[in-house]
Amino acid sequence: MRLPDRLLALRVLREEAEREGFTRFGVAPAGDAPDRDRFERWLGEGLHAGMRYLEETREVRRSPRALLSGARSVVALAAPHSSAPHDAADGARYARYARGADYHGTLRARALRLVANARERLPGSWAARVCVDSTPLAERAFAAAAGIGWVGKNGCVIDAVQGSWLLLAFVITDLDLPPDAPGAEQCGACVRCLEACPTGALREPRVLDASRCIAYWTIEHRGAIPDGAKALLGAHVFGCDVCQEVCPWNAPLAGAGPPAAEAPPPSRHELLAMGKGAWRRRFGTSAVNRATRRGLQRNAAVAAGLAVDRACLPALSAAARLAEPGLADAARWAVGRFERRPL
Ligand code: B12
Ligand code: SF4
Ligand code: SF4
Repeated sequence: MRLPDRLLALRVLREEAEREGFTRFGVAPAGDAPDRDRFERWLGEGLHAGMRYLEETREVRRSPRALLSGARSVVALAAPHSSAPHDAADGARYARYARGADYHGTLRARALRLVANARERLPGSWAARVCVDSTPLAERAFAAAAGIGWVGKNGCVIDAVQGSWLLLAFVITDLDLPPDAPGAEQCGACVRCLEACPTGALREPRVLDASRCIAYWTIEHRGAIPDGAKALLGAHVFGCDVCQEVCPWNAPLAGAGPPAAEAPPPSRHELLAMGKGAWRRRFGTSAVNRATRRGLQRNAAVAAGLAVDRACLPALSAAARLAEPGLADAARWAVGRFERRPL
């Protein structure tokens, strides 16, 4: 069967993307990942810390054609998330993107609807695959190549109008769509993110050492956090936005994005006391669920220890006796800090 005309296909996909609320749309050719050498160097230096899945999927990540045979175009889509701080009453810090429903589900559903609606308008046999985060696609590199924005020195894709409070979704397709020009770099001489990162994780522009990144320890790492890394966490219990908070491209957006119709997230003490049912109700459909209940309680224990938050002492003493290695280790460590600091 004939493939649809490429300009018509582009127009239809763009219109359907808009209809689904994506605020940025761009197309890159589905050739080799534009950053493959950088990525290989990054892995080679062990900067991925314990994220073994990045090593295991490195071959697939080299090209979208490994994800969809005959792929010719990568459609990059972006949607803003709330830019309002998402902190608990006691100052426990959560990444802003964690507010509301998990973007993996919501953006995926929107991108799948986009494809389904486009199919009705574009007859012919064409293939498409939707990717949101968990597929081994070099998302930031393709977003930049598709002109969505540029890769800032903090590693995030920045759009000159919408800043970096953006989440990305992709449609890989065998449609031959006209590509956009790549996004031009606009960081200039600014180095605010490199200076502001509280742990020195941005070892040079666009090169992140995950073993120093708070987002890595609080979201991705399973089990005990080594003592040397615990001190890096500060008040953060889920993810970290510091290198985006200081970015001048985000300054005009303070508080913008989808409305924040949600109760403040749980404090350290509330997290430590949270049972399975309460966790499911609060975080069952949230991006926070990725860190797991025990993982977030481990982070809360570390944050309580660092803040010497004595309200958490009974919960920490109980957690220290649990057969949950990461949490018990963090709880014992926190209690030890209280003991070294008499009232
Ligand atoms: C693993 C991962 C992490 C890891 C490692 C992050 C990292 N910097 O590598 C951890 C857990 C630390 C993490 C943290 C965060 N993540 Co994350 N993460 C991913 C994931 C799954 C893979 C990223 C990856 O391959 N990293 C390896 C590094 C080496 O590659 P990279 O980040 O893509 O960077 C490459 C490009 O920047 C490229 N590059 C650099 N300069 C240039 C210039 C040009 C011209 C080109 C073409 C390419 C290029 O070279 C780099 C090396 O290959 C992606 C989704 C995906 N499938 O890609 C989401 C993703 C990158 N994460 C995302 C988010 C939101 C975050 C956080 C902001 C969450 C938070 N608030 O805590 C932080 C930001 C930390 C930071 N400063 O990077 C978003 C980013 C959206 C955006 N606007 O950029 C993504 C795209 C998920 C999504 N679908 O929206 N993340
Ligand atoms: S997310 Fe936080 S710890 Fe990681 S690089 Fe950015 S500022 Fe540093
Ligand atoms: S803070 Fe400055 S250097 Fe860092 S990403 Fe933003 S503009 Fe670029």
